Amino acid sequence: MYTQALNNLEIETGTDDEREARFQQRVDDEERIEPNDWMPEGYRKTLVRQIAQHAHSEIVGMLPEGNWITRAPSLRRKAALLAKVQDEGGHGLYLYAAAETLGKSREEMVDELLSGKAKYSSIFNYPTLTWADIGAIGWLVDGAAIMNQIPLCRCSYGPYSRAMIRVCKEESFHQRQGYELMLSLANGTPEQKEMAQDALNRWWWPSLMMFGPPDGDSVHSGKSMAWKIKRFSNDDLRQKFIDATVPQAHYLGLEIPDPDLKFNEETGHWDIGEIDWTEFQNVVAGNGPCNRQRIKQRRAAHENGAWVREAAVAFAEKRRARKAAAAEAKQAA
Ligand code: FAQ
Repeated sequence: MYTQALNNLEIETGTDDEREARFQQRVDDEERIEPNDWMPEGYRKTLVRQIAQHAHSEIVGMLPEGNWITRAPSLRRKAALLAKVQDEGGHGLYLYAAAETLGKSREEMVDELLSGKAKYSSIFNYPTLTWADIGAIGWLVDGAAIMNQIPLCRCSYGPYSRAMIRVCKEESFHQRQGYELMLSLANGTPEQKEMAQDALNRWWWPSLMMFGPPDGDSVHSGKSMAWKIKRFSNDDLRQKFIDATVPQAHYLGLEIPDPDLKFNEETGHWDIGEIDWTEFQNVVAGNGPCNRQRIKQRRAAHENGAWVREAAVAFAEKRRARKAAAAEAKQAA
């Protein structure tokens, strides 16, 4: 504690270059950076961008699955899906709170999402056409999210890294419920197995795109890795996901929709065919199958929730006024 305070004190002095060198030393020494610590402006901006995008992804990510809550085939499935979607909402809230510690208000972040200025994960712009899509999302989308987010538990920024610990525990439950759902379908009737295969066909490539552009095109990776925000490159995480997921598909008796998929004896990894990066860029640019629908739904939810926000503010103000009046009366007595 005392050393930490001394470090902070030291970091406040000297030229910007000196402060930056000391900051980098702290990062290299695996110290966590906390909200009141000095940090380079680029570090702050990178974190706000990534954490806000991450928060938006969790909130928009509630929509494709929320679409199936009323149509879940059993009470058990409905309860699990309801809990999962609720968890995603909670993740969004922890993440907005983590970004707020860097000086950006939640209102500003939400406005940027609703105006279309902010990004969120490409994956949530694909439709959920059948019940099997719920299994595929849990298995693949949450699986990819875990692969990406476990290293974020060691992110150099304290509030983000701590939020990720709880998020990852919940994502792990989500992934298991998705895989178990796929297992039931894959071992069910021929129609159910076909439905599971169709969902895998549609979600496989978009899940690989979740990890972001190839390393050569990733503009932020270099800095983010030096600052230990990211611990692995986009391609490295994508490969880890592929290596973990291909055997899971085989266990389900399903086929990965990639004729070029091949185990490479030399590297010990699964090689895949070409990812359609034009599709990725189109989706990120706002032209995926559901981009417009997602933002429209979020705007409507925000507008419909205005009375709740107004009521909460009115209640807080009334309580503050009542407390102030009571304190004044006590003083006068
Ligand atoms: N979609 O230089 P890089 C979840 C953008 S949560 C859209 O490589 P970076 C839970 C990127 O922002 C899923 N845009 O960027 C769940 C940048 O644009 P900018 C979300 C993308 O930041 C499950 C540009 O491309 N997870 O699934 C995407 O170093 C089920 C250049 O890229 C996170 O957000 C994309 N896929 O690496 C919920 C995790 N990829 O900002 C419901 C935290 C890249 O310059 C149901 N985020 N871009 O305009 C990260 O780890 C990173 O931000 C990456 C991208 C890896 C996503």
